Amino acid sequence: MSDYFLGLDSSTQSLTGLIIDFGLGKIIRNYNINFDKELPHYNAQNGVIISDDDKVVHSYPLMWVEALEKLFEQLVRDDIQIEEIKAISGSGQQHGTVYLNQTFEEILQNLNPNESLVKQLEGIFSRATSPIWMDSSTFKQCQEIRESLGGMKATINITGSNTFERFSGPQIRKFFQEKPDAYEKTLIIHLVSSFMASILLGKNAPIDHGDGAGMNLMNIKTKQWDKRALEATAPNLINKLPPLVNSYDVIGKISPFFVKKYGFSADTQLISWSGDNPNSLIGVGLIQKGKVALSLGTSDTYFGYIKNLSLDLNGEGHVFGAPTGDYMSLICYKNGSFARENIKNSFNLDWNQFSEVLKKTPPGNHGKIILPYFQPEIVPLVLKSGIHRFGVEENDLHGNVRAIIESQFLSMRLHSEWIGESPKEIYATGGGSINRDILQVAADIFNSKIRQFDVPDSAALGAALRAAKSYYDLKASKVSWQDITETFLDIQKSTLIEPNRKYKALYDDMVNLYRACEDHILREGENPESIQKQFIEKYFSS
Ligand code: XUL
Repeated sequence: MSDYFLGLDSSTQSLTGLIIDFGLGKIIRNYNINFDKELPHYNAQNGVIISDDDKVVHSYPLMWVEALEKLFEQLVRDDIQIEEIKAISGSGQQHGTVYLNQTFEEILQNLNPNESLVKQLEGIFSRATSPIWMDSSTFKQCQEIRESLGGMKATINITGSNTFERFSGPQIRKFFQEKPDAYEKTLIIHLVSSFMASILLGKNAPIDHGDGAGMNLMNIKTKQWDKRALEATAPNLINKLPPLVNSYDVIGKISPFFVKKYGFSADTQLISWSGDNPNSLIGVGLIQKGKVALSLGTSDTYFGYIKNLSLDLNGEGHVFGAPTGDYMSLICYKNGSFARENIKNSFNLDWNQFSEVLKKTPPGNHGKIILPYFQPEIVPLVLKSGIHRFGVEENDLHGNVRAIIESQFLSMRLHSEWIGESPKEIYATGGGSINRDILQVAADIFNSKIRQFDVPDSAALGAALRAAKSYYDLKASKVSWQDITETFLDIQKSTLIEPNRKYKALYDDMVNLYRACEDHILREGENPESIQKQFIEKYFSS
C-alpha cells in the first residue's frame, strides 16, 4: 500500500498533475494538458484571449475544467491506483477571477457521473470569461480604490500591495462598473484556485491566505476581508466572496462525482488550493529566511520566504501569505517567456542555437540594452507595449539575444532591491530554468549561486507536498516541512551554477545604465547616451 498525493497546477497555458509516492519519496507521474494543443476548440492562444490593444486579457474557466476532466481520464487510462491518492491540493494562476451564477452549487451537488463534467457545468457562469493576471485594463479602477483607501502607502499597509491592474479587486470593480446587471446576478466570485477546488469539493471552496493576498481585498495583517477595501471596490462584495482560510487547512473530502466516475477513494482529503507562487515557494523548498527563488515561466517572478511582514512602500512588490502560515515577498514580470521567445523566433533560432549565441557574446554586451515591453509590463508599470533598444539594432542577432536575457535580470535585480537581502543562493524553477546558459547570466548579474533542480514544475510539486503535509498533520503523524522538502528536493541531485565573480563590478555599473534607460523612457530622465559611452569605454575599449 502506498500513500499517493496529487498536486494540480492550473496555469496560464496548461494544467499539470503530479503524483508523488510519499513512502518512496518520489514523483511517480507527471501529466500535462496543454490548452492550445488539447482543447483547440476554445481558440485560445497560449491559453488566453487578448484584446487588440493588449490590455484586456481573459481566459475560459470552462476550458480549465475540461482540462481537469482530460487529466483524470488519462489517470484512468494509465491504470494509476487512483484509490491510493490520500489527498489532493492545487495551484492556480494568481489574481484571475471566476464569476458564478446562482446555479453553481446546486449543479455541483447533483453531478451525474455518467455524463461529462464540462457539459454539466456549461451554465454555471455569470461571465463566460475570466480576466487573468495578464490583464492591465483597470488603471482607472486602481486609482479609484487607491484613493478611497487613502493613497498608495495606506493601500500597501492594508492589503500588502499597491493596487495593481491585474489584482482581483480592481478587476471586480471594473466588472461591476461596466456590467452592473451581470455583477448583480453573480452569486459568488472565486479565484482560479478556489474555483478549481470547488469543482473537486462539490461546493464552494474557501480562498486561502496565499492567493487571497493578491486581490487588494484581504487585510495583510489580520488575514480577514478588509471592510474598507471591500467598500472601495464594489457594493455587497462581502456576500459574493467565499471565506478565507489558512493555506494548510483541510477543506473537505472529494465530491462523490469523482469517486464514482474515476475511482477516487471517498476518503480523499482536499487541502485548500493556493496561488502558483505560494505553491512554488514550497515546491523549491523555501521554508526559511535568506534564500530566494527565480521562476522563469509565462510570467517571471522573483520571490522569497519572509517570517515577519515587511512591505514594499515604493509600491512595486507584493507580500502574499506563505503556505506555512508566514509570508512571502514577490515581484512579477509579464514579459517573461513570451519576450525571450519573441527574440528567439525573430531570428529563427531553436533554444540550442539561442544558447550558443548567448555563450559567444560577452557579459555587458557592449552596453546594449533592451527595455522589452512586448506586452504592457507590471514592474515597472508600463501600460503601453513597445520595445526600446539602446545601442542595439533590430537585426543584430548577437546583440539582441544577450540583451533580452541581461535586461530581464538587470530589471529584476533593480526592482527587487526592496527585499533587502542580496541573495547568497537562488533556487531556479519554471520552464525557462532548464536552460543553464540563461541561468549563468542570472548568476553573474545577481552575483549569486543558482541551484537548478530537475523538477521545473515547482507549483504542482508544491501542491502535492502541501497535500502530504496537511494529510499527515490531520492523522497526527509528525512530518515537518523540512523532512518533506528535503525528501523531494534532493540538493545532491541539483546542479549548482557559480557566478563569475569577475563580472561583479561590470554588472554593478550595468544596473545603473539600465536604470538610466528606464528613467529616460518612463520618467522623462536624460538620454542615457553618455552613461552608456562611459560604460563601453570602461569595459570594452581594448
Ligand atoms: C503573480 C502573477 C503571476 C501569475 C502567473 O503575482 O501575477 O506570477 O501568478 O500565473
